[in-house]
Amino acid sequence: MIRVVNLTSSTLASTLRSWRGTSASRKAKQPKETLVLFEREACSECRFVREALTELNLNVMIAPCPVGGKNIRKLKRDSGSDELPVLVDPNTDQKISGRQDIISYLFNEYLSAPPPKQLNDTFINNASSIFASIIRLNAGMNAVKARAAELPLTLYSFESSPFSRPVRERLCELELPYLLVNLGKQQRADMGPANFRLSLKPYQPLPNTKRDEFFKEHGNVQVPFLVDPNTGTELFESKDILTYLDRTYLDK
Ligand SMILES: N[C@@H](CCC(=O)N[C@@H](CS)C(=O)NCC(=O)O)C(=O)O
Repeated sequence: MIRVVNLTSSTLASTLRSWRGTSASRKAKQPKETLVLFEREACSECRFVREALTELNLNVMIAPCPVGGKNIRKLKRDSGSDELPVLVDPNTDQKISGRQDIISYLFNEYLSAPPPKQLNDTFINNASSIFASIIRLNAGMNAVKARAAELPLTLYSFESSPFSRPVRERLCELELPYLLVNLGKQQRADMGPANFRLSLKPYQPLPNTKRDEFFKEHGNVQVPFLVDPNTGTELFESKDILTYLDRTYLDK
């Protein structure tokens, strides 16, 4: 997709979803062991779960299940169903299918609160998520021929980030497992792009947060940021990340 069209449609997709998956709770409890989500970036049901994960400030290991890929075949073999999303929580030994059950579980377990009504199963919510996938021309839907990665990658992102979405879509199409580190916004100073914050003061994330940790390491907070332990690569800039992923993993 041409870059300007790509970013415009990604921004529209987030707008259609009223920018759910932007802010991150400061109160949610963090699990000891990483959650695992079997999902597909273009799946309108899975989007709700990813929005909830950003809003709860939870990281998750993504097991991408594009159509025609091996993960979805394995899921069907193992559990008899290829319904997505499926969440595995090793902290409580739970395996949960279906977006509404997963969202209720996550809010209950990690915030002791009901989910916001914008994540409920309503006609408007469902339609906006379906349109968000349509506007992305179903990017992140189908598997492409790819080389496997030995170790999972790490992507710093948040659900509504227009620059991060194309990267997540490509990771899904390439069927590359990755740790999704959600860096949702937690205060007014976090708003705006990394190089044009909406506040005039020098940027300072809230202390003792994931953003603060990232800031101390990199001197700013910007997503997407990709870490690939297989090649020792660390990259900012969505365009460079997309080029890197294709060059390293696409099997032409
Ligand atoms: N040119 C960068 C732009 C990245 C960017 O501005 N990302 C936004 C999120 S969409 C960001 O990091 N904002 C700062 C923040 O969230 O603190 C790219 O293409 O990756």
